[in-house]
Amino acid sequence: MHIPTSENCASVVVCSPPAVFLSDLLLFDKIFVEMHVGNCAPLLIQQNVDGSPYFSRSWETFKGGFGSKKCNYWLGNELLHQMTKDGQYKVRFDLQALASGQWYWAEYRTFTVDSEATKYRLTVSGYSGNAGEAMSYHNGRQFTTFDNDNDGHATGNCATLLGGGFWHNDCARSQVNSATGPFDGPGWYYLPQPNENAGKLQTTRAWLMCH
Ligand SMILES: [Ca+2]
Repeated sequence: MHIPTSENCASVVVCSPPAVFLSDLLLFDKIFVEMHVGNCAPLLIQQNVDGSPYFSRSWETFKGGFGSKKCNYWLGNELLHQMTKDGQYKVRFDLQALASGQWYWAEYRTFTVDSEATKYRLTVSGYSGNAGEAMSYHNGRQFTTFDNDNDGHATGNCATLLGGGFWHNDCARSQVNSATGPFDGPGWYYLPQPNENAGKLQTTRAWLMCH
């Protein structure tokens, strides 16, 4: 897959079409310029280009989405739910290591986000890639933000502890939204070692991909 630079984030790869795609987008009155009738292009759902506390946002903000595809970005939990509820998409993380600048990837064949009533519970499984398997730790978890703690940490709020909302457990192996914590920024626990400085990341992207 072509990995766009941050100046070229709208680059896409075309694959087979799912019928639900455009109708769900229109339902939410969102315009994605890379979507075309009859095609399915990978859809950017997350991007972290600077490791800042940009993802330290409220429940309502994560629900609706924020940022820009040319910078830090979150598609939005409600749209993630609407688009993934039928199980038509896989997810791919593209991860640039801070130490080497090398890109790694992790893909999950199953990726669904349940409704807000379940606190946007995540189902993720079926790993392939070379980044290491970090997301199973988050499988089955609900979303947590600094103002809505649904994580597996009995005494703390992982969104506060790590500086970013996510499907935190106790707390995270995938820290693509983090600004603080063990990586002092975004990180991925299982990058190849010892070369990659324990998994610190420079840039992260996640995509919804057609099966
Ligand atoms: Ca907690």
